[in-house]
Amino acid sequence: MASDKTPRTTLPDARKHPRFAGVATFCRFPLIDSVDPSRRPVDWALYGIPFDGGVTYRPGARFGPRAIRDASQYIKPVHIEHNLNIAEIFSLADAGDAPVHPYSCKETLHAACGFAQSLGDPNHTKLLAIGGDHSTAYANIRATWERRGKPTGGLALLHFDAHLDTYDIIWDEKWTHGSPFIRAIEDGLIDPQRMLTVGIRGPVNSADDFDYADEHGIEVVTYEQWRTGNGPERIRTFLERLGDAETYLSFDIDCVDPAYAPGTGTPCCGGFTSAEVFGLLRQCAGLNLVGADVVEVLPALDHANITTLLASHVIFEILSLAAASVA
Ligand SMILES: [Mn+2]
Repeated sequence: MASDKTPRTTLPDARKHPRFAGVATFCRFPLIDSVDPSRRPVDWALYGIPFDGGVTYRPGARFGPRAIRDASQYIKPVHIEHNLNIAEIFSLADAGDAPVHPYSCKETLHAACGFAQSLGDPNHTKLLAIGGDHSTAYANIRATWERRGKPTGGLALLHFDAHLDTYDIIWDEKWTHGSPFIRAIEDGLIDPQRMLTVGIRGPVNSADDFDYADEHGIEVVTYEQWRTGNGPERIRTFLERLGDAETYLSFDIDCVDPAYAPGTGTPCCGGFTSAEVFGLLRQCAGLNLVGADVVEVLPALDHANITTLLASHVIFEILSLAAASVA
C-alpha cells in the first residue's frame, strides 16, 4: 500500500514528533488558519461544539470535543479495508470550537451554525461537527443544508442512535437532544422520506414514540432487527435508493453498547459492538456524504478513554467512507 502521492493534509511525522507531545488537534490535522486555501482548499473542516445544555439525563458532553482531540492523537491516515489514505485524498483541518451560550440551547445553535457557515469555502468545504449533546447536530445540519441541500430540498439523513430523537417538546422546551431531527424536518433541512435511523432499542417511554417516524416515512431499523431480522436487507435497499443524493450522517455514540462506549449521557444496553458499527459504516461507502457529526461523548463517565478512542475512530471511519466515495 506504499504511495508516492503528495499528501493533501500535512500530518506531523510520528517518528519525529511523538503522538503524545504538542498541542492536540483532531487526528493531528492542521489548524484551519495554517492551511493556505489558495494552494489547498479545505475539503473537510472538523470543529467542536462544546455544549450540553440540551440533555435530559446526565450532563458532561460539553467536554467531548477536547477529550476526543486528545484521544484522536493515535489516529493514523491509512484505512486498510478501503485501501486509501485520507490525508492523500482530502485537505483536512481542525477549525477549533464553535461559540456557545451555555444557558441557551437555541442561541448556541444559532451561534454554532453561523460559525460553521464561516469555515473554509462555502462552495467546497464540508463540515464535521464533534459534540456536545445531540441538540448540536441541528446547527451543523443547517450549516450543511445552507451550503449543499438548499437548492434541491432537504438532505438525506443516515442516523446512528439508540434513540429516535424525534421527540417534540421536553420540559416545555423545543430545542433539546431529543428533538434535533423533528426540528430539522420541520425546517425542511432533512427529507424524512430519505431518512434512516439505525440502532434503536428499548426500553422506550411509550409505544407512541414510533408514531412520528411511521407518519413521516422515516425508515427505522432497531438493533434487534439488524442482528436477527431483515434489518441488513432494509439498510442495503435504503442505500441503493439514495443513490448519489446529498447525505448527512449523524452518529450518536450511544448507538454502541455501553460496554464499548460507557462515556455517554443516556446509555442503552444491548447495542452494537465497536466492530459491528465499523462494519456498518464501511458498508455505506459510495454515499455522497456532504456533512456529519459525532455526538454525546461524556468524558467524565468514560473509563480508560474507551469512548473517546472509539469516537475518534468513528471520525476516521466517516472521513474514510467519504474518501472511498471520491477515490
Ligand atoms: Mn441522539
